Amino acid sequence: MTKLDIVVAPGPWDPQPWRDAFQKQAGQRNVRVWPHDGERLGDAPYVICSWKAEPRVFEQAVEPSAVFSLGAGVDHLQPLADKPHIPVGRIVDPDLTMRMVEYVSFAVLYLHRKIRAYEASQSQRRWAPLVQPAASSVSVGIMGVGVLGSACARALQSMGFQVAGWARSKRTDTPFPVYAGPEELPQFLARTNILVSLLPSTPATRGLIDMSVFRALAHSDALGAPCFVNAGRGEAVSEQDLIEALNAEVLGGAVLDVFEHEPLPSDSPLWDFSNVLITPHVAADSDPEVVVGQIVRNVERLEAGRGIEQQVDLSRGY
Ligand code: NDP
Ligand code: OXD
Repeated sequence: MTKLDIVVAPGPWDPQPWRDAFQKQAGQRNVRVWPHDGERLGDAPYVICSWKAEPRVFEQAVEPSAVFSLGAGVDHLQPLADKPHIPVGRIVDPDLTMRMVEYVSFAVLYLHRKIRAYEASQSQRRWAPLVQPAASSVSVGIMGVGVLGSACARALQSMGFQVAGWARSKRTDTPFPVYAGPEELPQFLARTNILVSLLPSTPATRGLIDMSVFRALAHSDALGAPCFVNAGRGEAVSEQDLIEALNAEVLGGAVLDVFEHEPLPSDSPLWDFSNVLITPHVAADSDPEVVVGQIVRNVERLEAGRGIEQQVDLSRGY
């Protein structure tokens, strides 16, 4: 059985933990970190494991046997949609899912429990209790209820929040209602006090969350103006509209992990809002040990002439 070479192209990430994890888990396979170990990939059959790698890595004479995203998102691999014969895999893993559940639960509770206001009071040494509504009086709407969104929805539901999801296709296998497609978006928004986006970046989602979406959200007696959490992709949001919605108090607060341009430019007005919490795209980091294990299992499948698991259909964009 021919062993495949493994080419790791971690783009802007520190290559060392990836080199270490692949060398530890790849058995007898040849592991090369691109471009550090040389630009040329050679003629031996290989797979590419990529995170936002420069497109040059895909422009070699011999095509890879498969390409794996080092994360859950595959928007950075979209140019491969032109080569549907190359299988593309992504990461679906309980470790990554639980990290996202932690982040989204934290963000919703941060907004719901008005922590920003208490931080401000503390900085002035002020004892200033606010009305603290029950979770059951707040409705959380999650755009994108795939692997990550569904897990977050279940966690929030277990805390007592009213939860609903919105997806591309109708779902009947969830313990929370799922609205589907553009037709059901207004109904979904009209019942949502805290909007969470876990949407991928695709041609259909780009700029989807705009002022019309923010204006359609529900005010609640419990929370006041609606709030927004984005841990999916920045491209799904019109950042200009988000800034206007915060300025106009259409939104009462936001927790943001992803942005149109990353790193978020230092002159972005988003840094200045006292009711916005910004994190630098860390909601659900890929742990090299975990991710590499999943990729090596898929490489073994390829070598055995089987299809890969967690294969994505780039023609639908996610
Ligand atoms: P999935 O592919 O499992 O789920 C995607 C969800 O989005 C599905 O419910 C899908 O609908 C829905 N969706 C896609 N396109 C549309 C559309 N046009 N209209 C309505 N709904 C749509 O992805 P994951 O849950 O694993 O991950 C989601 C995203 O989270 C990733 O693509 C990535 O961008 C982001 N992410 C961010 C991280 C971070 O650290 N901030 C870490 C990891 C991921 P349907 O169910 O009908 O297919
Ligand atoms: C991912 C991410 O897609 O970290 O995994 O954004």
